[in-house]
Amino acid sequence: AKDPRRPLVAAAAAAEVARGGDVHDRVGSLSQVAAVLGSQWGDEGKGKLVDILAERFDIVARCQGGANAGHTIYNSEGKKFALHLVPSGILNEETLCVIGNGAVVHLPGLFDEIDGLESNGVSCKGRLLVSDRAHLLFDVHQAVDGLRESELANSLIGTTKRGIGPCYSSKVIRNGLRVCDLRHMDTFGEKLDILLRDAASRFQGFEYSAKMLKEEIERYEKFAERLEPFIADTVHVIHESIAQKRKILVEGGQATMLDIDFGTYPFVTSSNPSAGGICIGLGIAPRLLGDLIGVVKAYTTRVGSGPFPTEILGKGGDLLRTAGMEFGTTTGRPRRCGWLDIVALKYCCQINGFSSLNLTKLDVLSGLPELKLGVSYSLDGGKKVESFPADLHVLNEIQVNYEVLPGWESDISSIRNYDDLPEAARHYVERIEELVGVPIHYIGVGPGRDALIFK
Ligand code: 2SA
Ligand code: GDP
Ligand code: MG
Repeated sequence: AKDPRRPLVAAAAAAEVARGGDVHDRVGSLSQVAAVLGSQWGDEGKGKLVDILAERFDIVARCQGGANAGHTIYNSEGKKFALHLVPSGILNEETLCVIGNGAVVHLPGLFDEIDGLESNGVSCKGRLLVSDRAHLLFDVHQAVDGLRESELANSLIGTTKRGIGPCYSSKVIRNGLRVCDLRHMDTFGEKLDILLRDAASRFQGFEYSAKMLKEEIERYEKFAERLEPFIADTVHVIHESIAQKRKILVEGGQATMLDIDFGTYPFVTSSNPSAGGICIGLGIAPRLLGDLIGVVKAYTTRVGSGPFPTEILGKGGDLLRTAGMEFGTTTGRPRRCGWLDIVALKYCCQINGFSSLNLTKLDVLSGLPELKLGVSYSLDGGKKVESFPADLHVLNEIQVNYEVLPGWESDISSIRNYDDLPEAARHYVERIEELVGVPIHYIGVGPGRDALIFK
């Protein structure tokens, strides 16, 4: 049922009225626990959708990743926000934001982000909770991230250097420190010492001294005090909220093709951005999951190294990069650009069981004479590849078979009704739906909050 306290953004409200009611209410009718997940290699525009949907949810929660994520949002006044670890629900005053146990938290970075939001009029106090089970990401993890990358030399992953991999390594190897450890400063130093010594014994480039440890402990004593009001047993908070019929929206960082298990390993991040990560990273049982919305860019981008079958090299890629302003939200790195990869998208739809898709940045394709969809892969000699290959050797050899569709000339960024889109644009949308077998319920036609078509 609709919640009258929470008016939708103008565009969504108008679309609801135009559609004549509840059946087509793409927002109000979402399940009690829903999620927005990336279905390519990240930067599909998840943050924007979460910000819009947050109006109808009580809680927005992050379940994995850390400040490697970069979610760009424009509020109703057109002011730009770049969020990293803080969930994109924070711009909605009534939304409680949760950083779950599956996320990794760099406290200096988190406080900078909070300060930045507060100085722009967005209050975080009392509206942001950090799981006591989440792992702490230290400066040492960031240093090790850089050192590991330099060791890889020619085969580097192209990480964001935010320390993500090393922090998850500490978690798995079990010498990591968690948020709840901040409540025991008497033993915190000993644990940190083990972590720092480990890094120093492995990497010559990492210098370590007793002075360093002392300074780090002093720093963390202050951080512990500042973080205290934000710390919570978020598993308990989430389950209490579920019992009280509150609605929870999970915001994915990165995307399935960067998933440590399902992505193009080793060119992946170190967490599970796919649907399974929700259960692990928040303590929500699988049967409680409802609507899972996959966000898919109308073309493909990837930042960092690794296979990218539909990549467009040269001028064509440059054109998309400029038109789509494809530069990393966290690092500013230029994103590699290419055609929409239906094989990879189908694979993501299978893994996540998406109930619907949000096709974003359709506006960026305006003016291109023709558009290509990578519909299948084959090997030399024409042998069809049936599913997305695990093996990078195979991925490097495959040929992509394209379907060519007509483009459209006109600027579509001010269109708000699906039927007003040029025929070629509708054809493009509907062909994608047909090929992947999942309905597209939302279409992005610009970066702004209202630049969304409800289909
Ligand atoms: P990491 O830092 O260990 O997670 O890097 C491993 C790989 O995961 C990729 N990755 C990303 N890809 C796209 N967007 C991400 N967030 C930022 C953004 C990226 C940026 O929103 O633009 O600013 O550069 C993100 N985070 C991780 C990364 O490129 C590696 O390929
Ligand atoms: P996320 O990591 O998935 O949240 O995506 P990012 O914020 O890193 O990158 C998406 C970029 O595209 C941001 O700059 C958004 O403002 C922008 N964006 C999102 N949706 C649209 C859209 O439909 N059209 C256009 N032109 N830009 C969009
Ligand atoms: Mg991003």
